[in-house]
Amino acid sequence: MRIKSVTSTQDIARPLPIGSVVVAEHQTAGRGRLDRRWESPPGTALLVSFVLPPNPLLSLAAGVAAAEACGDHVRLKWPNDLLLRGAKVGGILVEARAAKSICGIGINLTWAPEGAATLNQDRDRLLEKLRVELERWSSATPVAVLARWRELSDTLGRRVRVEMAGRVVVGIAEDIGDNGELIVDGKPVAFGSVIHL
Ligand code: BT5
Repeated sequence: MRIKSVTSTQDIARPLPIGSVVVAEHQTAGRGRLDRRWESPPGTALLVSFVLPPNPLLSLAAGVAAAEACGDHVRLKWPNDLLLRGAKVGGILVEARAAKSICGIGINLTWAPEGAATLNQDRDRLLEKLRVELERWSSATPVAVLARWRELSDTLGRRVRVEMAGRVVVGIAEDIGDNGELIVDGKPVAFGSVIHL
């Protein structure tokens, strides 16, 4: 489904059946995680939501799929930012429901906020690659997803600061665990915002 202007592609996708794909030219209320905003002027980005079967590792699988679709040395920052030369070029928002997951992906193409990056690629071709990669990685085994995520990661091995509700952890991002949690100095971190130090 292609729509010119929506509040958020997530809102349109939510009631649709598994397999649906919603693409918009513009979002008046594009969202990030934790109720943050996702900004992009009309026609400057790939803004898409996929309705997929429930999958506990979907957020990492979608990151892997998006990095593979983008190519151009796009790397992953935990939990699922897409980075181009260290700057954010895209983001992923997964909403898990009992019977399905709504996976929203935004990738900057011709505009980015200050400090962020753009990927100079054709939107429809990128969407097609993303569709193929997401199909592949959302049905891959957890072991395969985690292994590829590790290879594409820009976070592992770095000193990081993780900000969670009311708590800050600083340490070396050593690995990701079986459920996708970040292991910082031996301790698992399940949610939070990461700053690469
Ligand atoms: C994300 O959240 O990175 C997930 C973004 C998902 C957007 C897609 S677009 C299609 C679908 N429909 C939606 O409504 N959302 C999804 P988070 O990690 O919370 O990052 C949000 C933060 O990124 C904001 O607080 C800003 O600092 C920054 N930001 C906002 N717009 C950006 C942009 N275009 N490029 C880079 N950074 C941006």
